[in-house]
Formats: sequence, structure tokens, C-alpha cells
Amino acid sequence: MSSKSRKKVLLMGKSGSGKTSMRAIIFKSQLAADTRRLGATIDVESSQIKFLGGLRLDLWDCGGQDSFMDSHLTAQSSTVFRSVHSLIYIFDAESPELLTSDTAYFLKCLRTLRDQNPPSTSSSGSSGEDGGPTVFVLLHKMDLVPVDMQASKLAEFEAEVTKKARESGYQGGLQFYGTSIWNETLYKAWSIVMSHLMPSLSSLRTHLSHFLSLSSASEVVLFERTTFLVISSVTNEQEVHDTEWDERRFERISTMVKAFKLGCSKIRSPFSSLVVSTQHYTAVLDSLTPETYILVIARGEIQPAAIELNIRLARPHFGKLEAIGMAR
Ligand SMILES: Nc1nc2c(ncn2[C@@H]2O[C@H](COP(=O)(O)OP(=O)(O)OP(=O)(O)O)[C@@H](O)[C@H]2O)c(=O)[nH]1
Ligand SMILES: [Mg+2]
Repeated sequence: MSSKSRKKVLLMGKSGSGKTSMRAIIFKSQLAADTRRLGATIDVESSQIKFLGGLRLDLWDCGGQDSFMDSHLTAQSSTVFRSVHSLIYIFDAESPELLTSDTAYFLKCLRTLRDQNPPSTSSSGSSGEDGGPTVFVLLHKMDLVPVDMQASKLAEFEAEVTKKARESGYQGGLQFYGTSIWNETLYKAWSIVMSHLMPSLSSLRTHLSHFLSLSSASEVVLFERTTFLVISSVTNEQEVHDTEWDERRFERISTMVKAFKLGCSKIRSPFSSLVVSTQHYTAVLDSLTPETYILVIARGEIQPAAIELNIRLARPHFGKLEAIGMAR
């Protein structure tokens, strides 16, 4: 398998920050409440996740207890940090050591990441701003921060950590997101991570736009089948202006449909498709290719059967795109 289609992603952060919880929810469809039973990760748990377009994700969930962190950063540094495509670093928003020892560990990780993937020689699979691995920083457990303080907490944290990273000599980009397993912010951040891992998918938008106009839809969203992360979407901007749509609608749909799918599997009635039809809108969520679901939203006067027919007719075309590596 080529290095282009195989990407190593590190999940790091101190013990209890929520790494394994995220992994379980996004990739193993676990319920958020069930993560309370997770034990601490010993050393590293790596999993291979097959994605659409032949992409294989090597996800390394690195145990965050001090002894494991020290070992990742010293004895095992080349095994852990070499050939990394992206680092996802999780901070616990409520940690008393957020800007002290937690940040100090993060800076050590950045340094080791850079040492093991020097920008000039890391062209294969690396794509940070300066050619090194991309770094995502998640300020996690934001549900524990009062709602009116969440935005300012994230902004101050981002400013402070970026300043310290620059002072330590790190010149690459850092992308910050506030997340919680208890709401859709988790899906928002991970959808962005995924679209970064699969840049070829951006060309899919052209095909989705075509589908949107041919079927007179208001919005078309493509989801990855297992994780239900949003891969791509197109919207008829005119209609959104007219009706003020919720900005977080995609992530909310990911969260709701995943919970619904889980409910279906519990009663041994596998989820296949969903149709909602009201006076104002019609929504059809259906399988598009072996790896994706498509959600089509249209005005109320458009019949679900018409949308279902359009999806059926589009399947062979999108199936071919998927087979050749998602419109690479
Ligand atoms: N309130 C809140 N709790 C969370 C959130 N995410 C995870 N947790 C809880 O945090 C605890 C620790 O989570 P883990 O995922 O095991 O932490 P970890 O980072 O994998 O820890 P190590 O494996 O020791 O490195 C669990 O009880 C989770 O339920 C969140 O967004 N909000
Ligand atoms: Mg863990």
C-alpha cells in the first residue's frame, strides 16, 4: 500500500484527557456515557481503520500517564513519532495544570515530532503549513466550562499555547478546536481532521453540486458510512439566506443519526435509510456508495420518491468515483 493512502495519526495528551473516549465514539460507535467505564490506555493502542478511497488510517492512541509519556518522548520516540501525518493533541479544559505541565508536555511532543520529521525530508504524507506534520489541538471536555466562558477560554488558550510554541522554536501551523463528547463539537473537529486526511475529496464537491442542481435540492451532504463524519457538502446559498439555517446542522445530524443507527442495531433492525417529509421540507438519507451515505434536503413540494430515484440513478457514477480513489 502506498504511503499516500496510508496515514499515521497520533492521538496524544495527558491521562484522562479523553483520547480513548473520542476514538471509541467516532470509530467504534460507542455511546458517550459508556466511555466512563474505559480504563487508562497502557503504552500505545494502535488501530487500522479502512476509509473510503482506499485510505488506511493508522491511529495511535498513546497512553498519557507520565511514565508512558516519558517513554514516548525518549526510548520510543522514533517508533512513535516517525512518519506521522498528523498529531491530534488533546487537552483537558478543566485541568489545573493546563498552561503549565500539560502545555510543557505538548511542547516536548512538538519538538520530538519535528526532530523525527524534519520539514525538508518529510514530503511523503506530511502536510503542515511548513511541510511538517499537521497539528490539531483540541481543548476537550468543554462541557465542563460554563457556556458563556467557552469562547474566551478557547481564544486565550490558543493565544497562550501558540505564543509558547513559537518561543520554543516551533514554526508550523496549529489548528485549535473546542470539543466535548457530549455534543456535536466532537464531530465538527473530527470532520475537519478527516477532510484534511482526504484532500482528494474536495474535488467531490463538483459532482455533488451537479447532483444538487439536477435534483433541485437545497442541500446535499455526504457522510462517511462508519463514523458518520461529514465528508463534503453543497448548499443552495440562496435558500440558506432565506431561511437562516443552523450553522451546526451537519454535526448535529452526525450525532443524531449515529445514535439512531445504534438504537436500530440494538433491536437488530439495521439502519438502511431515513425519510422525513413535512410541509416545508423533504429530507432523504440513503446509502450512496459502499462507503458513504448521502443526505438530500429539498423544499416540501419535492416528493421523497423523486429524491430517492435521483439517488438511485447517481449511485453508479459515485460508485465509480469511489472505486478510483474518490475523484483523485
Ligand atoms: N465531561 C466530559 N468527560 C469526558 C469527555 N471526554 C471524555 N470524558 C471522560 O474522561 C474520562 C477519561 O477518558 P479516557 O478517554 O479514558 O482518557 P484517555 O485520554 O484515553 O486517558 P489515558 O488512556 O490514561 O491516556 C472518561 O471517564 C470519559 O468518560 C468530555 O468531553 N467531557
Ligand atoms: Mg486512553
